[in-house]
Amino acid sequence: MKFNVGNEVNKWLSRGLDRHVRLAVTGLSRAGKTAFITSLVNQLLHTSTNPNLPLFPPVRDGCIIGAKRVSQPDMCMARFGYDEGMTRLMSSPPTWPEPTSDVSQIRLAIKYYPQHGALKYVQSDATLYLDIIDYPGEWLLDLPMLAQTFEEWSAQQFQSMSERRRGLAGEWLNAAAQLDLNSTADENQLAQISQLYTDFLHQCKQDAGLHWVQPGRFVLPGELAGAPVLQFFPVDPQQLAAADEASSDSMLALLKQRFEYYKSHVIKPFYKQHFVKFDRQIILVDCLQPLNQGPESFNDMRQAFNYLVDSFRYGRNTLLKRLFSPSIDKVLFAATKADHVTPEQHLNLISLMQQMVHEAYQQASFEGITMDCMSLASISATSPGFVSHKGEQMPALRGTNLQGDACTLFPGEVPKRLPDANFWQQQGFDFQPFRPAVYPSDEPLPHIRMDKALQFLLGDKF
Ligand SMILES: Nc1nc2c(ncn2[C@@H]2O[C@H](COP(=O)(O)OP(=O)(O)OP(=O)(O)O)[C@@H](O)[C@H]2O)c(=O)[nH]1
Ligand SMILES: [Mg+2]
Repeated sequence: MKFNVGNEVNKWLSRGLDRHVRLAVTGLSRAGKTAFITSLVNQLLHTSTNPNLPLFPPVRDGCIIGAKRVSQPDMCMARFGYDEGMTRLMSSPPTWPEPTSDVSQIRLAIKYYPQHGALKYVQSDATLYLDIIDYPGEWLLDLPMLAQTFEEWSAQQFQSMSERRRGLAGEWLNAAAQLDLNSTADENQLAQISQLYTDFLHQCKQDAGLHWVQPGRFVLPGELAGAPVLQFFPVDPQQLAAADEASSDSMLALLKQRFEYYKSHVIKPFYKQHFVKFDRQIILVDCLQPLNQGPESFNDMRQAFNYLVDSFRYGRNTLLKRLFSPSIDKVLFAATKADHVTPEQHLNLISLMQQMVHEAYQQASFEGITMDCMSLASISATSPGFVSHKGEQMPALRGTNLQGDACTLFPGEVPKRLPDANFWQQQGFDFQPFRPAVYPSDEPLPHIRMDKALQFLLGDKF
């Protein structure tokens, strides 16, 4: 039963019950955060005219009236480049939104007829404000540094130096080995060695497809490019042990000062500003690209991912909680870019992802946080179908490769479990990147399970 209590009262009531959700979209670099946010905004903007969200009941059942972009709360932050992203997707040939190089924000107002709580008895609409920020994935990996001393951070960096990394680090390691940590601080020498360290981090990412790269601002400095706070590097624990602690104007003292300054003036403010007050979190993982790049890249991605979820641990006495006390009640783990594999592989993709996140999952469940795991494609670039092979119908994908050629292919099987050494020897993966398809400008972007993700993240708020 609805009560007609008059327009003014309705308005007053509904305003009082307007709601806010702050959604943290988390993921390593290239996991698909910007594509996810772009699609989410696009899907919600289309709810009034042309919805394509059958698994999102508030839209399916007509409870959502419509959505629009409104002024964001933080006027010092850049606007999320939704229009720029859409322009790229709609251009000819279509291209993906650009990699993110700084923080930006978007606020959507979603008008709806309330289905829950007191408002459902009132003939009025209410508004749900949804705040999302986008930022470079690299910056997320800095959070664990907050709990480390310079010595601990250095030890960790050197312990995890694989053969491959050591091969890339030659110039930096040689230069750092010549450094006299007890000598009087020389800013120029530190700047030169820091540059070699930064080059090494870039090579880890670009040449070796590795994910775990710290500090994040070294590879994506934003407005800090060239600043002394980005001029330090880890020191070999043996060299550290031999160094004298006493002098406060030594090379070592300056390295430590910069490390601490980076923690307090770069990492902390980033988290404080953006991750304190989020309610819901989606953690996006691209399992496919690292499978393509081989065991080292895959294992490195897993390690980076573990550090990432470790720093988001949801318990009461965790780093994030102690420092920022976010109040999160739902977390969704999503394997992205599911349109790169044929539909019958989606279950394997989820199962692989479940294995990866298993520990974080257990921990969050223990804390009473509602969790789920799914696979999705924010912006589908392929269409599934079948091809005949030796008289049999085989699943296949149709899309356009990055060179612009139409192709039909079976990209391969996704392993159900974390691949072991045998598995890597027997099997190679070839998950091709695709160019975005040509999308009609008046229709929402095609997707896989964005509606299911929206239902998990927002469904109970309407
Ligand atoms: N086919 C397909 N490709 C996708 C999808 N989402 C992302 N991609 C691909 O993955 C790339 C990276 O996606 P982004 O959304 O830019 O990733 P990000 O997490 O924002 O990356 P950073 O900004 O570097 O942190 C895109 O350029 C696309 O090539 C998807 O749903 N389908
Ligand atoms: Mg991005």
